Amino acid sequence: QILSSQEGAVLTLTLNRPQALNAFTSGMLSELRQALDAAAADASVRCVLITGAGRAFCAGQDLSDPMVKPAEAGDAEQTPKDIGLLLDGFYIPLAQRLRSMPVPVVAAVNGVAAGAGANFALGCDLVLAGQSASFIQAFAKIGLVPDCGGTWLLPRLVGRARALQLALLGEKLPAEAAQAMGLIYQCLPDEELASAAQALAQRLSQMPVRALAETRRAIDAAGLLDFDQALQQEARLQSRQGFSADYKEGVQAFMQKRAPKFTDR
Ligand code: LHQ
Repeated sequence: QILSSQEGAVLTLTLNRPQALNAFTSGMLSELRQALDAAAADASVRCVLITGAGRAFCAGQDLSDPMVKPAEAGDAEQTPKDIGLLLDGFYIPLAQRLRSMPVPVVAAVNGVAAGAGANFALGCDLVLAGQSASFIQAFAKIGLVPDCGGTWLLPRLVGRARALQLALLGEKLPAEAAQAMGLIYQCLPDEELASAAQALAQRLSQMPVRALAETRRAIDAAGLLDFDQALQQEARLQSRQGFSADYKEGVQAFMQKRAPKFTDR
């Protein structure tokens, strides 16, 4: 249910259940996490690109999965406990894995991204989307709350007012509007999406990826720090990066007026 292919140092993972708009099953969620674990451990991977097969990116949780069957009168009090198990066992580790990847992660949103599918895409570092793609915080429509990090991500991406607009109304937000709102990096003509995403991922893979991953971590962590603490965090990280092979190479390449060849990961 997850296709994997590598071009140079860019690993592409394709969500591949097109008949169900790539809706997440537990099997697919664990395959996806395993693929990200493997990418994180593989020194030949310097950027991950995630996209969907067919006309959708991902329709979120597969609502026909028995694990998410709504409780009925007479069910034991703790049902539907399976939703909790699904979050604890699958969605939370996946969102954490994505957020802590040692390399940059690009999403190429090729069609609708709904519910957990939208928030999984928005959890990637740079989000590109085709003009016909859209983002739907579908949770409210079925009596749920945003998950897969949505409550944390949305207000940080677009501010509280827009986060509430998206999460409470659950309306379909076209990719162009998502870009205008600052929810995603870039909306592109559909026919350019795949090649633009590949080019962006290739470009990132040639950058000092450890510094990029540390940058993501520092920006995320700084949300909880005051200004002085953020300065201290920067100084700590900068001192460490100052000892890196990539810093040495970057400065040497600049002085020698040549292209750098970064290797840290
Ligand atoms: C689907 C789905 C789907 C199964 C389309 N499941 N089959 C929730 C619960 C528990 C724990 C953890 O977390 C979560 C988080 C969540 O993600 S909640 C949100 C779940 N997702 C949704 O509520 C979205 C439901 N889907 C839709 O609203 C529409 O399908 C969208 C807007 C995504 C696309 O609309 P259309 O382009 O009009 O396509 P369609 O509705 O005709 O769907 C095509 C097929 O895909 C269809 O099957 P069929 O056999 O009739 O061709 C759908 O049933 C199936 N499908 N989403 N989530």
